[in-house]
Amino acid sequence: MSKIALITGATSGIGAATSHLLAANGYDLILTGRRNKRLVELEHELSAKYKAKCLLLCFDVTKPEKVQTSLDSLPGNWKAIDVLINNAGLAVGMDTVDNGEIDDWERMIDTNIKGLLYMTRTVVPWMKERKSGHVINISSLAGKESYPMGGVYCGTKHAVQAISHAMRIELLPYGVKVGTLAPGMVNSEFSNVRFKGDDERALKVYKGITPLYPADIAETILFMITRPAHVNIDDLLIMATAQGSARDVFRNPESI
Ligand code: NDP
Ligand code: 8X3
Repeated sequence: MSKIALITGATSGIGAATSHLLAANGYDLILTGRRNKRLVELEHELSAKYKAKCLLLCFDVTKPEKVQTSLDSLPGNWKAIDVLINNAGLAVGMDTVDNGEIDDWERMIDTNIKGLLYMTRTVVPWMKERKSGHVINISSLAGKESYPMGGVYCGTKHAVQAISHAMRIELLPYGVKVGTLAPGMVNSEFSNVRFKGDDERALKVYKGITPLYPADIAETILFMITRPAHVNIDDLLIMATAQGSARDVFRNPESI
């Protein structure tokens, strides 16, 4: 029997790459995001390439009632979710804490922390009932260290680390695994969103380095979820070779 994985934020970047890799590895997929057209295109691709079975749920993770009704609408056999990948997330804006925009803060806190909580609150009880399951929470290097102008984003990812650690302990008696994966710079739509559509500024983030790509993170997720039953990868930090910390990035001077 195929395993079922639910991926939030499957419409782009890490979520889309993970959808491809898990489909190629025989998983049935529940794909979620707000952009329905992208979900439909992704399903067509995965079905044509890998004959993958997909179920699409288009909703905003920041809306608790939408999360609940969308997940409740799953047919019974699709509720037996083996892997929940809480990946949907974003950074919006870069500014000092005393100068930041409240709307940016709300979006980051609502998506990265509350969205993850709403998803978890619905899916984990199903896992507990079956005494089986695996939750992967996508954190960030920003969940390990804070950097100026990113205080609120870093705060949300530190919260992901803290919440995940508590979940890991709470779920021990149920055999449900919890792991966090904390990437450094990944070339996705992340910076385009952070800089609110200023694509030139977004491009500069990756200038002169080979950053991580979404496929690198997908491979790592696949590794985490395919360990033997007695092994749990609790917390994994992954960075591009050219990055040593949030602020230490070695850029090739010739390509800057
Ligand atoms: P992308 O911008 O490429 O993808 C983000 C995904 O999140 C999209 O599929 C988007 O879907 C979804 N999303 C955002 N807001 C919502 C929402 N309110 N409801 C539902 N889905 C939402 O970025 P990445 O792939 O890079 O980001 C994925 C995760 O990885 C995030 O949690 C991010 O913080 C984390 N991360 C990224 C790093 C990077 O450098 N790129 C490094 C470390 C961590 P849609 O717009 O269709 O709703
Ligand atoms: C994204 C990585 O370093 O831009 O989570 O915060 S970073």
